[in-house]
Amino acid sequence: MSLLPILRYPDPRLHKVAKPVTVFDERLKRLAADMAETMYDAPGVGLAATQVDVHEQVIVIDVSDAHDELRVFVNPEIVWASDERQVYDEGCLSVPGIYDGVERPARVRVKAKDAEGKVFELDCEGLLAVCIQHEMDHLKGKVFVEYLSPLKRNRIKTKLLKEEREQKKQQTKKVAA
Ligand code: K2U
Ligand code: ZN
Repeated sequence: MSLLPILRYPDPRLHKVAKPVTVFDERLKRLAADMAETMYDAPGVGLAATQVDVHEQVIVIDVSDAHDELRVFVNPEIVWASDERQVYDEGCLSVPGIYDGVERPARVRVKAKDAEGKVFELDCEGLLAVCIQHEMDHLKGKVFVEYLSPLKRNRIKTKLLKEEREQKKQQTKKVAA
């Protein structure tokens, strides 16, 4: 298995819309395994294929305390959402160091396929409900900062672009040394 590079906001590739998976083969299983390894290494509790520059509808999630309950969602769709909503302080592996409140339905029912192509439905609440909605946004090319005010979003964009420039400068110095 391999660690995959995670795209950082405001990379335009984060806004590509993922295509449905049509072939359930070893390549898909390898992608899910590499995404899971990348998620656990980050560390995170979810990761969408969009974040690793693969524009197919694949999500991995593990919200268990022991990090031993990996779930793979292929071509996921929300088939029911509660009227009740909750605000959660979200973060994102593509927007490092930024956390802010996002309001979403508190409970959702998700229909998806597993890596073998078997259809399943899952009732989600709590962190799992937040995470699956956050990841499914990624598959639609949406990053959670888009729920924030333009002022906050622009400040985040400026901060991350500055950090990226600094990192590139440091890397250049290392190579030159
Ligand atoms: O999409 C991602 O970058 C993965 C997120 C998933 C997530 C976002 C918001 C709320 C819950 C999960 C990362 O796991 S962010 C890191 C994190 C870790 C534990 C709990 C919340 C966020
Ligand atoms: Zn994210």
